Amino acid sequence: MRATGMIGPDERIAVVVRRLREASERARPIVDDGTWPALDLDAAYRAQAELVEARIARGEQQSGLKLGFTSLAKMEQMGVSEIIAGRLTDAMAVADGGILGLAGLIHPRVEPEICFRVARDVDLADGPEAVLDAVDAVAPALEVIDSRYDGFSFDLPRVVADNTSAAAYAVGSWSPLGTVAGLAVRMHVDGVVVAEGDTDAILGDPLDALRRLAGLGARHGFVLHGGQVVLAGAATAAVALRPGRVRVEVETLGTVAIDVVAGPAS
Ligand code: OOG
Ligand code: MG
Repeated sequence: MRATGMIGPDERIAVVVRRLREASERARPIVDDGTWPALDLDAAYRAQAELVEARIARGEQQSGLKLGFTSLAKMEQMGVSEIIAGRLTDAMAVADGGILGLAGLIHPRVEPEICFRVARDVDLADGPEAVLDAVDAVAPALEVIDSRYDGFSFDLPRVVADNTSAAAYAVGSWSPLGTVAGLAVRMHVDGVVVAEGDTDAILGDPLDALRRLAGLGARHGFVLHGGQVVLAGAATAAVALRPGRVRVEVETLGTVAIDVVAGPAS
């Protein structure tokens, strides 16, 4: 067998896409045995796009975009230092108050977020203010991440190719877009506080996360349509997800909750 270092970039992307897809379908993490093909960041975004396009070919629809590593807490927890972006699909969406089954997930974690709603199609190449202009509402949210790599152990290209660990998300009630900086954030499991922070942790102001989506998204071919959402990135470190009621509370915006069960969602 040829060493993966010897194959061309397109083949490396194909290997990465296939292995990530298998890991996700079998709910078994990828163990680093030294054969993982190295991708640069541009190639990693191409792998992510192919992975999500394959989901769309199977009937899913893009429901939005997500930002990652927009807070120091997340960067420090995962040992990375750059903002990344991923794609959300309707199959990842859990209704507020809905049930999420742990079956099919590898080692999920949950994190508190806020979410923006996009009122109309926006061309990310039009720049940061065009993205802001297209957003009309904000809501409390939670994201379930589930790295397809063993132990959540990755570098930036690996986590980007893995669609930024995206697995599931839930969004609470929408409020008209207003000030989103300086809001207290609290995440509870069965009534016990498991993470606490502030929306200032998201780049000083979550609107700046939204602004950052323009350049990043335009460079890597992301599209954003009216009715879709943008997760701004976690305000705190992520917490291992276990059965129970997870509730995220964001000052002035309200709450969002899901019931996590051991088996498949009913
Ligand atoms: C990558 C996803 C990061 C966030 O909100 O910062 C992310 C990971 O931590 O596995 O979603
Ligand atoms: Mg997140």
